[in-house]
Amino acid sequence: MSEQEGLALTRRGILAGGLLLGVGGSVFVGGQAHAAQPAPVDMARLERVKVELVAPPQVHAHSQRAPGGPRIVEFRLVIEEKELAVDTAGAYIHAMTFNGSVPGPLMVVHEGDYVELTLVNPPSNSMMHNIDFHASTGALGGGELTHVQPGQQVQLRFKADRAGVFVYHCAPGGAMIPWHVVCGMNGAIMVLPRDGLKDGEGHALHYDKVWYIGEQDYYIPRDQDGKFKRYATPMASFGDMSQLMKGLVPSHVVFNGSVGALTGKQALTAKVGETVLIVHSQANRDTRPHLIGGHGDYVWASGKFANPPQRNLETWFIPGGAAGAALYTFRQPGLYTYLNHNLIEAVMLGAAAHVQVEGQWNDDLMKQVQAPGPIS
Ligand SMILES: [Cu+2]
Repeated sequence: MSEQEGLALTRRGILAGGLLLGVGGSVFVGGQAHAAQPAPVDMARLERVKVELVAPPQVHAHSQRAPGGPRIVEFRLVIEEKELAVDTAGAYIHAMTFNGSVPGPLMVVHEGDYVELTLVNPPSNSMMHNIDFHASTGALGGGELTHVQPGQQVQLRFKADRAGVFVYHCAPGGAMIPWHVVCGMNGAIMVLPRDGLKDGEGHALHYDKVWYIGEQDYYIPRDQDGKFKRYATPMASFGDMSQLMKGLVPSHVVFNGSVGALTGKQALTAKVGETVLIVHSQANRDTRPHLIGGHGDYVWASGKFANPPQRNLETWFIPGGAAGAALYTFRQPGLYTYLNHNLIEAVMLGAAAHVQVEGQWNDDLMKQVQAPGPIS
């Protein structure tokens, strides 16, 4: 497909999206005062804080309880279209990314804060993008107000008025929506309750570290010989990939961008006694996280902190288009695997991470009473 055909397709996709989602109609009505609306907040009086985002699985420094009143928290996301190796077997994708990583970085604010995002689409990119925040209210999650062409930037402010972990993703219109999402253009935001996480009975919960895992389904076409196809440009892959996408069978399901991104030498690390919050998002497809050798002590499977967490889960379900959060205190040293417990997706397609935990083994919790040997 030529670039021109690609652009035409992009335009058709956007128009189709317009029909599907009401784009171009009256989804956003600005400037009209309404009797039921509360008095406007004087933004100039709010404290501003600028946050430097970091690549997943790491999360930028933040306090678990709000340090004061509501603030305006400034973030900057730079859209980067780049080719990524998805595995070591020759699968590549022209990924579309927020800040260069799949998933994009986890943003953290507190309930009642204002998120002020600068979204940058550098001239080196080839496509129009935007951002839909599931944490926000109105204008297709901000998607209607954030379309940026290469060479443009846009600023969006929204009030984070409900606590939880929420997906954000690109949604430029029509078939471009699922295509940009399965090419990596998604991430998550965590809106913490102002007084921190609670166990459902009013007791405070605290974490020593937080990891952000973004699960990604990829649909990478193969040639007649079964080899993965590699394309000269992102748009050149669209036709083949969209055919594969319609079959709903991913070529890869991975954590944090590629097969093995969080295993082996890249394993996550913790110590016995440490409490970890694992934020897990999947912008497109259902998943069922499980920690082999451990549990979810407190789990918000659907990710919203106004609901009490479930206790002691073995596996939890996160529907496509949502993020979930699980709190766990490690009790034994050794290797753990954190995976999607559709084991085919985990072992054969890539949806697995390792956690190496240091510390003292507890015989009370587990002991090999007799080593393997002849049957007596
Ligand atoms: Cu996009």
